[in-house]
Amino acid sequence: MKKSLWIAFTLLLLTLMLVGCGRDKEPAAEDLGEALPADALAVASERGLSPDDIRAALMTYTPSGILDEYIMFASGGHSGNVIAIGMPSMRILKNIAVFTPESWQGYGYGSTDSETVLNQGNVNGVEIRTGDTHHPALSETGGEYDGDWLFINDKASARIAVIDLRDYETKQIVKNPLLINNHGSTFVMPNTEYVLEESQYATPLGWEFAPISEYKEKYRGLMTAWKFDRETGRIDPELSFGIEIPPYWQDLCDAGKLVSEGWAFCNSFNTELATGGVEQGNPPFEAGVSQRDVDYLHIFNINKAAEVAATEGKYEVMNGMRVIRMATAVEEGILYLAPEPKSPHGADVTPDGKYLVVAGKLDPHVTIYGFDKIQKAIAAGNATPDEFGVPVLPFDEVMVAQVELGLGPLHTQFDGEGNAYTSLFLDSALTKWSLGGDDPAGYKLLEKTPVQYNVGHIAAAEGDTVSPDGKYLVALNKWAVDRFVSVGPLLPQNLQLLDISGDGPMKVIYDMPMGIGEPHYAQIIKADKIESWNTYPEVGWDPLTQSPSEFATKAGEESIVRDGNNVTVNMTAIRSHLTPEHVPLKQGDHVTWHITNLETAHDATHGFQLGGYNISLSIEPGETTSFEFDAVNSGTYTYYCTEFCSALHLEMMGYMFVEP
Ligand code: CUK
Ligand code: CUA
Repeated sequence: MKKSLWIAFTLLLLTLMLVGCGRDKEPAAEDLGEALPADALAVASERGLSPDDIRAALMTYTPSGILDEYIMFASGGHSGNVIAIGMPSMRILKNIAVFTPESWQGYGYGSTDSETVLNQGNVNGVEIRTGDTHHPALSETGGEYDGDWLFINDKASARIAVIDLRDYETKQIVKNPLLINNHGSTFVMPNTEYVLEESQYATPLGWEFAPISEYKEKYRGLMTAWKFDRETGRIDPELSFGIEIPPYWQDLCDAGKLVSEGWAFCNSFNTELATGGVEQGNPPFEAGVSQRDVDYLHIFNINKAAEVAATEGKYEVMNGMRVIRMATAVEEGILYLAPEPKSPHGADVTPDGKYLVVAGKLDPHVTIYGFDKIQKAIAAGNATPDEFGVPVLPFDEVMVAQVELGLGPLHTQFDGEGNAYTSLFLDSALTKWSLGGDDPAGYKLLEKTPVQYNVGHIAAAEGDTVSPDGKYLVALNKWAVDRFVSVGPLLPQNLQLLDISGDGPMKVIYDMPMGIGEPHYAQIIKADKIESWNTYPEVGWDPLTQSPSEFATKAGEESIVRDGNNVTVNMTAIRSHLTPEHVPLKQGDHVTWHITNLETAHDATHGFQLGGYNISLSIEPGETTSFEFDAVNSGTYTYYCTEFCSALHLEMMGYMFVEP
């Protein structure tokens, strides 16, 4: 483009974009045109920005003090955490510690609250301090995100965590007593009655030892429905149950909604029952697992299962969990299968709940199933049992359409305009295609946009609700390669924000390197739906119980109480001192130490580290936090506040004397 033309176009674009900017006091378009700094175009030209770049910048640049419209909760993959990201600015707002210790938040470095939560996730006495988070799920009411709770799974050790969005902290970890890995989780029912968790790689239930030669007889999968209690804000294992399923490798699930509410759908692979063992001359897993042309979509009637799990005599209790055995599940009409093309990945229910989309992974198509057709096929009774006796519904009776999209289709999202979006891992591209209802001819590939590179999940604004917003789509790319300045051989993942508003082509408008684990999935919620606290409701608050703490200390009531070898420290923190300033101990003492942050001001957090004893705390305004330790080593130690909270922050310290 000629330079003069280019400048004219850019100026026009800038003016148009600024007209559309939603600020409280909007200057008239002409004023903005005139108000543009004279050097704006020079800057654009100097930096080599194209008109598209300028448009993208204007859509995403968020001036200081202006708040983001959406919050994206992205899994942190093998960082074992969740990242809250503002959209469209793509600014990281918070790293929420979940399965792994995190020093800044004082999570897993001594504080009783965090140790209590982390220890709930221990496996038979083994301390687990790592995790692999995949699928965050926001709590829903009536199929809409309600902004109250967030759930996330740990694939590595089959655990589920509950995060309270009032303070963005992890409140509970539940360990599945029958699984040692999961993947199809977390997914919630439209009113969050259950949080679903499904196994991935089959093992004997309870991961008892059994030789791989007994795979078909002893190895199994499990769908788990964890009962969530909104009153307590906790999963109640007593009211939760499992459904035994064949030892296929179940993959990814979605809960039904509206017409399909009460049902759940999961794709699977390895219906070949490959057991690996290349060292014994068997085909390697990656070949053994993808021999057949079809695998099985798993269809669960969760509501029916809940009834059966509440009926004495219809379930067994295994490792403390009620389990509906496979034969009962079949008998009671809880479990059905349907063929799905070659090693699929992802099952996604459309916003109206009428259809679900399964992506091929090794097949260039997505397959669309009709919930209505599934119900008719069940009623027609033409199913044939698989080798475990589970009815397989005829493909022709349940399939509505297939759309050829490209290589390696993985995950699908929706907008509110009747379109679907599917990621293509091998093509490194996103597709947009139309939903056609019951008319197979209505399903059409509309466009394809390259992303960089190897996209896994995609997340659309309010994408898993009954009313997605469209507008933005995020591609969670696995590879970054040349997108960023080199930071050594371990590269960040690349999150790309796309503008999908209007009828124009989808456009990448922002690249966000995510240098914290591999985000698999993310959910995006309107920011104003979350009513998070600025400070804890009362001074002396226990965040674990979300109620006043019995260990709260008031100003002037600080103390050190000795009872034999047990010493209790009741401390307060306020700008700019920790009281008491001297803590005298004797070697061998058992110390219980409570600190109350007396502050009521927004953002007046005090941190606390105790050198030599691996203690790190974050004490938010109003919070009371505790830790315990044995004073095994004598010496003179220092503790201090780790947040630069005032001009006299460096003075916010104290001595701990441990007399030999
Ligand atoms: S998975 Cu990672 S890209 Cu765990 Cu949902 Cu598909
Ligand atoms: Cu409190 Cu620094």
